Amino acid sequence: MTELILSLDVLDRKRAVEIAEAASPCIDAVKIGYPLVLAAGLGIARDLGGLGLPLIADFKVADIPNTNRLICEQVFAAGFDAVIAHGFTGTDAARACVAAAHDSGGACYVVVEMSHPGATEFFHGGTAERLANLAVDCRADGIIAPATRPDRISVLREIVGSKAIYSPGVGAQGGDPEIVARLVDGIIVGRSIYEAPDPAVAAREFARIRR
Ligand code: 3DU
Repeated sequence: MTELILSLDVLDRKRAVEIAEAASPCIDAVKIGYPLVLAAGLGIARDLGGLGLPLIADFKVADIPNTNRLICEQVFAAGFDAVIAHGFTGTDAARACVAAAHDSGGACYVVVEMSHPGATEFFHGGTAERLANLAVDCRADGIIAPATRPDRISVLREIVGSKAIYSPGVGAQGGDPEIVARLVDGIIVGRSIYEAPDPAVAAREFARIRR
């Protein structure tokens, strides 16, 4: 079954925990990025640890290999189970993230194409395909590909084979969950759940769709 990953981009620690708890029966993982970590601190990983769900650090790590390693070590020491890294920094830099993740028993996913309109400026024209190949070469656990462009997901699937594809851009960005859920291993949903009048109901609806 396609996983449902809650993207928890709220800024208030208490609200974040409430939403995650409410959605928890219907979701498979929680993705936390800079907005929540900068607002609430890295300790938010411990605050959410009681949910018993995998926590994904969406820090889109994009530095030199040594700095990437240092960043990822902090991520896993804080209690996260997976990290998201950029691939455009090169094979050695991405490999440093994968190695740090695997050394901690965690996972690393590589962004190969983003979901917003401007992403086409640099990711199209062969770059995303090269990044997908890089993710395979680095033994990344999966890739991040755009729910807003299902045709591109299919192209990237050809390259990564059975490797996991997680896909943001569903709902608020226009991606159709019914279409995308058939193509990927997990859909990533933020605003359509955490801004809903009742996040638990919204999460249940997405969970029903992905089946
Ligand atoms: O649009 P939403 O509110 O459902 O949130 C999507 C999340 O996924 C958000 O955290 C964003 O930073 C992240 N993301 C993308 O939207 C697109 C990407 O290519 C990569 C990550």
